[in-house]
Amino acid sequence: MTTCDLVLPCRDEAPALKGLLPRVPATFAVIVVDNGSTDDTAEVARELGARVVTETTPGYGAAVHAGIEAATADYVAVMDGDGSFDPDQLLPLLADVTSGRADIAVGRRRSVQRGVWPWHARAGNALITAWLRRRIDMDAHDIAPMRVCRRQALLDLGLQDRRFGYPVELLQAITKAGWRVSEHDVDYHPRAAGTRSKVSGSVSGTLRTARDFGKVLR
Ligand SMILES: Nc1nc2c(ncn2[C@@H]2O[C@H](COP(=O)(O)OP(=O)(O)O)[C@@H](O)[C@H]2O)c(=O)[nH]1
Ligand SMILES: [Mg+2]
Repeated sequence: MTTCDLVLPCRDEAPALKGLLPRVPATFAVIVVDNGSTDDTAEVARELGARVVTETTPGYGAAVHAGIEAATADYVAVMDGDGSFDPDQLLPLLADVTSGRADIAVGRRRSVQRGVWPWHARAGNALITAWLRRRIDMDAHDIAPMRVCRRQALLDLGLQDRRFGYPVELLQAITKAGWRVSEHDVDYHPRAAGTRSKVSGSVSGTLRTARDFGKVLR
């Protein structure tokens, strides 16, 4: 059975991890990257059998990059750790990459109910992906919060952004490198109760993220 490391960037997601980690298929070896959590994210992750990596540089990109570097399997998956995704929906993405059908498989969010994806975040996402499709002929419709690819190939891209611009820098780099992309619809659920969004949960969060996107656009 092909194993794949699953990197979960987490900041204060302890309540979410309690519901999420038991649902992760055995195919995946979980690496929780914690940087700056004030709750017991790290303890909960360890108790539920995950490997915990502590990253001192704040930021989504810093957390994801630290997880990819700490990973050892040939394949790596990345997914938010807030309970908004179903980990078993990673399996068809992994199958696309291990079978050689794609160099990277990405998830395209489909809200399961109203209000899951704030209008300002959805608008920002639609704008940036439309821009990238037109500008560099990118082959995706979401900034891919869920994705699977080969670990070494990802590291070889030499991504620099350590904040929220990371996924946009990634999409640009794979498009320019000619990677074959497969895209799957994935259910987007409300994040776990007792946790809060660090990105799109507020207009200011979305604006900060948009600024980070702007910094990586070439
Ligand atoms: N380690 C770490 N994880 C982060 C940071 N910012 C966001 N995350 C994680 O990245 C994922 C996406 O962030 P989230 O707040 O859910 O963004 P949203 O879904 O757009 O509201 C979640 O698992 C967060 O815990 C950060 O600075 N450090
Ligand atoms: Mg989220």
